[in-house]
Parts: sequence; C-alpha cells; structure tokens
Amino acid sequence: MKTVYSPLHLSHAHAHEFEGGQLIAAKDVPARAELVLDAIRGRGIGPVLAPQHFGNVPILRVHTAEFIHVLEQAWARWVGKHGYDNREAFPSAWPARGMAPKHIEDIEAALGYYAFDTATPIVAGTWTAARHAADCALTAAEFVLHGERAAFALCRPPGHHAAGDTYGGYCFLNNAAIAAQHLTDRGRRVAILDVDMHHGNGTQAIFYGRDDVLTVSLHGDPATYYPHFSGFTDETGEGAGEGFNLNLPLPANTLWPAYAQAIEVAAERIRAFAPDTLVVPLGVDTVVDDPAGGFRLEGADYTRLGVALAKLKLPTLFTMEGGYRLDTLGPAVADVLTGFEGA
Ligand code: 6XA
Ligand code: ZN
Repeated sequence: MKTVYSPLHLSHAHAHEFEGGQLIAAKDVPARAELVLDAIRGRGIGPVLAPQHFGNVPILRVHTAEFIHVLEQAWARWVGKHGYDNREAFPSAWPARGMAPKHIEDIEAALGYYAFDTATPIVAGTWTAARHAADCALTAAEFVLHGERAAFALCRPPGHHAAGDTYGGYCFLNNAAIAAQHLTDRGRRVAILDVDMHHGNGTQAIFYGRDDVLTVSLHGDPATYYPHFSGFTDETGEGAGEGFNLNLPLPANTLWPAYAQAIEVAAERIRAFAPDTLVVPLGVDTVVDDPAGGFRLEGADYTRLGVALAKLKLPTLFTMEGGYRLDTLGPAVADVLTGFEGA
C-alpha cells in the first residue's frame, strides 16, 4: 500500500491547547506523524511518496473561499494585530445565540467566527501544513482512481472535524471530505466510514444534505465526549440527504466485541448504499489510555479492524486522523493497514 506523506506537517508545531481553564501541552504534536511514518517504514507497508499539488480548486469544492483565505492569512493578521510572533493564535470570543454570526475582518473576531473550540491554535506554519495534508489526501485519492486497492494519506493536521467554514479539534481542512469529493467528481460513488474516537462532525456537515455520499461514524457518545454538540443518533441527514448519515455512538470503555458489532452495523448500511469506493478517516485514539480517548481497544484489535474494513471489498483511501498515545500510535496504524492488506 502506498503512503503519501509531506514533511511540511512539521511546520504546524505549537506547544499548547486550551482545556480545563488552562493552557495544557498540545496533543497533536509533530512527533505523531513521524512515529506513524517510522512504523510504516519499519513494517514494510509500501513506498512513501510525496504529495502532488492540486491547488485550491479541489479544496474549494468543500470549503468556502472566505474560510481558506482567513486560514491562509490568519497568522500574519494575528501578528499584525498583537505585535508578537511567538504566541499561538486562539479565539477569545464567539458569536453565541443572539449575536451576529458573520465574518468580521478583525482577526480576533474572525477566529471566533470560524473556530469552534480552544484546542486548535494557529501558528506560522499551520496553513502550509494544512494544505499539504489536503494534497496528501488528494494524491492518495488519485492512486485509488488509478486502480490501487488502497492508499494511506498520512495527513497532519487531521481533518474530520473541519466543516465548510469551521475549524476545530486540531483540524483545519477536511482531508477526507476533500478526497471524497474529488473521487465523487471523477465518477466514484463514495461511502465514508469514520473510525476515529471522536465524531467526524465536519465530514457529516459537509455531506449532510446530500444523497450521493454516505457518511457513517463510530465514536464516543457525544453526551460524554468531544465534540459534544454533534454525533447523536438522530442526526440522519436532511433534505435529499435524509437517511444518508449514520451515527453509531458508543459508551465509555468500549471493548472490541461491541466495537466489532458497530462496525457490522456500519458495514450493512454501507453495503446497502452500494458504493464503489470507501474513505476511512482513521483515528487510533480508540486505544486504551489514549490521552484524548475513552475506549479500550488494544493490540490485535487494530489488525481485526483492518480485516473488518477489508471485508467491504472496496478500493479504500485511509486518512490519518487522531491518536495521541505515542507508544501505540505507530504500531496501531500499521496494524490496521497490514490487517487490511492481509485479509
Ligand atoms: C479537544 C479534543 C480534540 C480531539 C481531537 C481528535 N479537547 N479528533 O482527536 O478526532
Ligand atoms: Zn479523535
């Protein structure tokens, strides 16, 4: 299986996120992608290739022009306003109910308008990293379009929380959705099966009104887990998209047997949709003791997950999403991919 990776993810390096009333150590650290890369190489999963550059056109199929412009300019405008260049750009006010939800030029306002959390700071290299991550997903999509059984986009920053014009959850551009749209634009019928610990709220939102892309997500119940306001079972799609979004929330401490059952429910819905291509936003923050997690998958469960995904018998594009236990991250991703290939 080919992996697509860009070292430019390293330019998105920030020390903090804001949680529990304080700045805490960032969990989406650059070492994450390097550890996954080491595992891919160490396990001989296949060649590691640089992304091709696709420009803005495929990104604009999913995100608004204003949103990508703000992301591109955010750091310069932040430094311009605050006059320092070593702090991370966080929003400090949001347009809550009763206020005017609109784009305002001032960077402090713009961050509040486009961000939905305080876990996702922007720094000098954020835009460069985010657009190369999207290019990784698009390059992997091209491999699938050209007949590969599967490809792995080693994206960092991740993407599944980013919607058309919102960012958060360490995500800026929705790599999986950009790739899914690119595949759709080239005639593929795409199902997305998100197996990250957290609900893929951005992916859901992007395709929510559509019946041409099926979105399915397994995740920690939002009654307890981030992103808190998305991922409930009654979110089934709207308009033409009614019935084309399936959320499968699972409780704290979920173990493989219950997880496997939910995968089976997802697989049944996917088979009924009859796609010809699968996109899997792959997070391994489902592992026991993940710092952002809550499930208790471990060890061979990730091989089992790869095998279960392979049973759908579809050309498959994996995008890297979450996973913050640095000792298990690389092996868990490699296990999913080798499980898939071996099945
Ligand atoms: C912020 C938690 C962000 C979780 C990000 C993630 N308190 N999403 O892994 O899949
Ligand atoms: Zn996650």
